[in-house]
Amino acid sequence: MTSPAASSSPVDFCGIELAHPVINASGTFDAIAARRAFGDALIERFPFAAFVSKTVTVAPREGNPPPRLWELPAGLMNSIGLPNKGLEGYLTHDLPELARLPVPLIVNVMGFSRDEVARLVSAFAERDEVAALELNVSCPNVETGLVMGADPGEVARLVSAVRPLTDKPLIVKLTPNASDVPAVASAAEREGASAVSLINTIRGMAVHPRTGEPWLGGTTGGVSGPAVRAIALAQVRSVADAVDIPVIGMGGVTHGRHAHDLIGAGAALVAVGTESFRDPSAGTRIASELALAGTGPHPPPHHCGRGLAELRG
Ligand code: RRO
Repeated sequence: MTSPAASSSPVDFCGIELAHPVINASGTFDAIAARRAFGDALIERFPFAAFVSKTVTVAPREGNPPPRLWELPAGLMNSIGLPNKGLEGYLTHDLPELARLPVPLIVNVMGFSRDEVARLVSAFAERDEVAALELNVSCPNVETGLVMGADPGEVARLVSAVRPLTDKPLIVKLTPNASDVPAVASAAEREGASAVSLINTIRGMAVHPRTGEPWLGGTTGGVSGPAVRAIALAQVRSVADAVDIPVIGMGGVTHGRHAHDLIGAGAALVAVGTESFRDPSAGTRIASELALAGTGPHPPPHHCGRGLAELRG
């Protein structure tokens, strides 16, 4: 039987053909652990049209001390703190496994300086297994103390430094914790970003009910899930109005209708995050519901930023 998801139209995203417009949000679906827990069936019927990996940093990281999660009435707050094997560990252990997935691989990277981001982008530029890169700009630049993604100038300098290092599509993952998100998106576009994705989580805090101390080991955390859906929708719309490159919309999507709304607000693709913790095959369901919601014919592909040839010329 053909599922509705299988019958939804393929989408061209910056030259990458996707079976449908639903992907995962970075850090919310561990494909390697999912294979271990649920077996090859989940991988064969992969819930997303592309897989976005958890953030990779140059050096290995343990992540934040526990507790790392706090449940909210309509969502989740996390303070995971970027645990990962580091660039070398990722290339040796994770990339060969992720390359076996039946969908294109998008690697999310984060650096604590422009040089670190450049190192990561150069390393993945060489790898045919990687279809595209996503730059997570939600962290402070140790050289300036500024959160890279909160400042259009910082983002412009970052994208202009790394754009010449790869022909692969470069997606800039925007933080909602900025005063002018469309200005940050426009700065990324001007310097050659191929696409932007938003929203990352919104900073929040929870207090331990007995001690009165911050609950999370990292003191503050990022809020996600249905609680942020209306904020995501507004930010996606304002960014889509400000740029011509494709926008990947995410934030509180639990049903195809929410994906449909984000596409209506200007998103070319939609990412599912927190809902996958509740239901690992949520991506398949949401893609099916979206197909039934009838998005109509997909608009022509967006122009994915300036090509390298144009930048070099
Ligand atoms: O690892 C995290 O704590 C984390 C990251 Br890098 C991110 O981009 N967003 C988030 O909510 N948590």
